[in-house]
Amino acid sequence: MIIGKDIIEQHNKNEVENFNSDFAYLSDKLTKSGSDVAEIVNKIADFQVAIPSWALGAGGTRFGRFSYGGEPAVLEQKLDDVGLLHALTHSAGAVSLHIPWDIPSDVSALKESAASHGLIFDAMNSNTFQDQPDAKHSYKFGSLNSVNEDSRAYAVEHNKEVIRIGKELDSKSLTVWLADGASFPGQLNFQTALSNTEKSLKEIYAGMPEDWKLFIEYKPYEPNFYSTTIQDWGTSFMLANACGDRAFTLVDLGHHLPNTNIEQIVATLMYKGKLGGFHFNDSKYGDDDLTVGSIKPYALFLIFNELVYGMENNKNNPYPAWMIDASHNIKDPLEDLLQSLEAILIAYAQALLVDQKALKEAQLNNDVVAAQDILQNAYRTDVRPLLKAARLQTGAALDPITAYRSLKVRETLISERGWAKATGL
Ligand code: PSV
Ligand code: MN
Repeated sequence: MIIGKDIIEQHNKNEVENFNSDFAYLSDKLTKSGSDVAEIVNKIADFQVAIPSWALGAGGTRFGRFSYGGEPAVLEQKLDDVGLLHALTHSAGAVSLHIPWDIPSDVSALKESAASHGLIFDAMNSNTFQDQPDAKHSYKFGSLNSVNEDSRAYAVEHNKEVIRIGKELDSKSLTVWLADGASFPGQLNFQTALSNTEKSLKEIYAGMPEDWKLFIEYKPYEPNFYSTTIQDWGTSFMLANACGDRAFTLVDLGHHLPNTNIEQIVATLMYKGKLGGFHFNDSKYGDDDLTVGSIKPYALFLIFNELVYGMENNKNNPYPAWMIDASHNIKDPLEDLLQSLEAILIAYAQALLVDQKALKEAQLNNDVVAAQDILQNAYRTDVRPLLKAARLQTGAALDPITAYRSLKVRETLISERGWAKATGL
């Protein structure tokens, strides 16, 4: 299924009147308070978030998985799904592949298909947390941290293979997330595990082309429940520094213990020029992989406030690679991703409204009340007309979920693909 611009234009006609009056009201209000509305709308229109190939089908838990009709069965169909999201929103202009789930059989056909949807290939993801059916060595007791030299070398070689595939697709970065750790005390020597991991990452880093970046994720627990070798941002940061200038920490919102001050982590990493990538999701308890903004939208706003500040002030930090890393157990995956994209852009737009000059002044005067008011004024602004303005400007749908439903996207995908199961998480 392909959604052409003309279909979207037609669909927007029903909503444009309401949009015009909402936008006029907000734009007038913001202009009076000193915001450059056109600039904000352009920034929202430019913001692109990569969709991971593994989020397009129904996810599952260790207790079960409930299939969803019309799921993409092959890589080409995954790209088509991202193409649909991009057509509806114009903010999902990239896809992130996971190897070996997404090994392309015909690279040039795949590149052509991506280009036809207006997509680029963002960070490539390696997988050393599962043994494949033809595996020569096991990752059961670790991969890059392994005490078993064969498993370690095998995992390094796998990452180099992912780089080779990514190069063909014009990707420019590799994300490494490790399940490596220990389930029980005494199982691992922490120092040996860390030093093996550092050695392996350095080998992978050395195998990257000059214009590539390495993103290192961290996570405090799961699947190992006693210790994770790269447990926190500090460990990731230390490893990125050991690798070199093109290695960075990647923050995944779900990879923190409850109540961690993630916005402060963001600020610290950007200050040091080491925030390379970002995975969006939301959670109540742990790595729940819920729809972005569904549980803690204010925390997301505070994080974006630091991201916006960092993008403005930390020129030593590269522009971060944005990706949604969520799982869809009961919602239609595409609708869930549309909701996530909306939540990301809402938080971004609200952060763009923060009066940075006034905030700095309040901070210099230790005016705590004013500082809170400045942040909350921005957070409590209904910025949705700004998102709609950006979408109208780029030929996307004013209301993507309404368009998705009235264009009967899921029904069409089911009739085209049937009940085939997606591969991935
Ligand atoms: C596991 O926690 C995880 O969600 C990581 O964040 C990776 O980015 C993703 O899976 C895919 O491997
Ligand atoms: Mn992640």
